[in-house]
Amino acid sequence: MIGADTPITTGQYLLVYNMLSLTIAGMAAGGLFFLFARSFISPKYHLAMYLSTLVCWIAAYHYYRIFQSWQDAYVVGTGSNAGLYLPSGTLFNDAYRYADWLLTVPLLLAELILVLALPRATTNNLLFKLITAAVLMLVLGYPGEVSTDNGTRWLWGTLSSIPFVYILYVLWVELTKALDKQPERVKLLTRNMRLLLLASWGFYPIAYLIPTLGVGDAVGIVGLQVGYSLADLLAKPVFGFLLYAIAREKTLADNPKFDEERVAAISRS
Ligand code: RET
Repeated sequence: MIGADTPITTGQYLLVYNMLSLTIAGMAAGGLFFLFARSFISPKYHLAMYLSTLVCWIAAYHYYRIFQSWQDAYVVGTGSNAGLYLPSGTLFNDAYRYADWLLTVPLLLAELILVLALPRATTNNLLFKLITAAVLMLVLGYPGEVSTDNGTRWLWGTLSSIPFVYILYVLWVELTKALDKQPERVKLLTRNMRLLLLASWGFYPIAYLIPTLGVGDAVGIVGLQVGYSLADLLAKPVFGFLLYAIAREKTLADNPKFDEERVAAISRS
């Protein structure tokens, strides 16, 4: 497992510590938001919101475990090692990330395709292709992730990038097609979503390569953890929020009286 095999400075230790802590909070809060926010959108989109909640809570759990593992993997240096955190000998288990992605990437893809509200046969077909490619991308990325050899990391990283590029290509094409049929406000949000998708997904391979860039072991470990955490925050709660905004606009475009009817229904009950 990469990580925790080299001393790091207190600043580096705390940067990762705080980033992981912030990510747990962001995921837990995002998960709760999507659960409650469903009352502001048409029932057609509720399933997408439940999937967002699942994605965020699965991630909150895994980040909690990564956070614990990070704490266990280091001890405070004393004497001539003051100001450093030293490897404790306990493994830093980064496999939690891959377990997390294996569950959350298919859910995220489903969430996105559901919000596009395409015909059922197209939805099923797309989901099958995208989820198969996503599993392939993660399975091929993992051997490189756990390797400390740059060549091995690049080799598996390159192989993993083939399904990665395929997924982004398919999503880009589908989102562009869907744009034509949307009302103006939804169009703008969908364009933003397309950009956020590229930016957040693009972050992962960059973070993956940081340890191979000759930045030194400590910076490599810290860059990887901070990079993946930022990417996950963008890809899960921030992306989910944009999907919510799209579902909300589509709800109002379908039924401009949605809010009044909702309030009336609440006061009747
Ligand atoms: C790996 C290995 C190196 C090459 C590539 C990768 C891509 C990972 C991605 C992960 C996306 C995760 C998401 C999680 C959200 O819940 C596996 C790091 C291309 C794109 C979106």
